[in-house]
Amino acid sequence: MYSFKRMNIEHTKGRLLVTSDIHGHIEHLKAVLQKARFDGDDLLLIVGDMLDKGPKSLETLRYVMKLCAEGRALVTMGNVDYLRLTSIKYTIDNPENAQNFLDYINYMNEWKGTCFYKELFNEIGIEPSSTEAITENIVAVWEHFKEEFDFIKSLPTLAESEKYIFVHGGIPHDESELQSECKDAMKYLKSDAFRDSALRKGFRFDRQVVCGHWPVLNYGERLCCSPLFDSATRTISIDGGCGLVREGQLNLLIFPSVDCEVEDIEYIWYDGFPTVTALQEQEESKDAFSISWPENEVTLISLKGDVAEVEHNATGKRLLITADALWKDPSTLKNGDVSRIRQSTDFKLSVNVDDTLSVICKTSAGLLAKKNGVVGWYFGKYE
Ligand SMILES: [Mn+2]
Repeated sequence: MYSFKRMNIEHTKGRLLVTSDIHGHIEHLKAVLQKARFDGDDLLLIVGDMLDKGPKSLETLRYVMKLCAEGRALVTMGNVDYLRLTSIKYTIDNPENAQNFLDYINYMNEWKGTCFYKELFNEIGIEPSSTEAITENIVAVWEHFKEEFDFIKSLPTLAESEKYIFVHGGIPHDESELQSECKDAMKYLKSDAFRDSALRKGFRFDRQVVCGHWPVLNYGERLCCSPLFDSATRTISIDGGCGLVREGQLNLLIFPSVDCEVEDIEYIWYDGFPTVTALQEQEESKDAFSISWPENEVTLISLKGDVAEVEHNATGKRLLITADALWKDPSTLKNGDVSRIRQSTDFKLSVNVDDTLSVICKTSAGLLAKKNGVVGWYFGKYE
């Protein structure tokens, strides 16, 4: 059982920089820190989920451990971090779990091309491609990476200051109950759609709650990856979907000082997408209709090369999507077939001449692009 652990943020000198859900994207982390001119006076706070889904979990972990050892960073536990710690330990104690362990590696490998555990086995020269390879080497992996696992084990559930609480998933109850909380703390780490559930329950926290875990673009009519400052619940959701959604970005909040006012918090991001300059103006569409996880099943109406018209099964609304947003291989689908799709929107971005747009997908119909974190279509000329 995962026990609850709190940590106070002691930092009086420089800025507090806050990010979350790096998920093995070391390049994104380094790029956003460089953009922020991260220096010796700043403190970096990572609100969980350093590992998996991205290409370089081990390198990310070691980089973060080094910053922590230098006193330049703090990390709170994420649900993925915790599960990577516990499922290897569980498999050592219960060798019959080797098949599940292998299934997980294969699933991640198929989905994302790599896996944290695969990186660990590979570093000691083993390919984790059979249950025998796993059972024979799992203890060696555990011992070889003792320092890394001890580090993950040491992470607190939440970090707090006078005005803020930083927690990966969310707070499942009123803030006043925090003092007595000591039961299974997993619900602080995996609190899906925390902002919406806090709204439903009518929570309005005394301190601002800064959390990751749930990609911000799953909230709302528009697909937007920017941090979501919600004044009704007093929550700030910062997971830009880095490593998880196609449009994803790594967000970084910049607090001029640890206990600054919410209004003084700025943010930047890094997404690594190529950019273009718009040559024509485009007016934004009045309404936006977006499809996001988990209600993302559609029926194919027609496929036209690299775009498709689909009907959203839950609402009956039709929209244009990029063909590569279909989970199933478009070439195997007939009109009338059903597939899940990635996050998609019919929103037309508001664009001025000379605007810089991040290019998510170039299609024959137009650009699926991102401007200031907002995802939408641009049908004008660009260079
Ligand atoms: Mn998470």
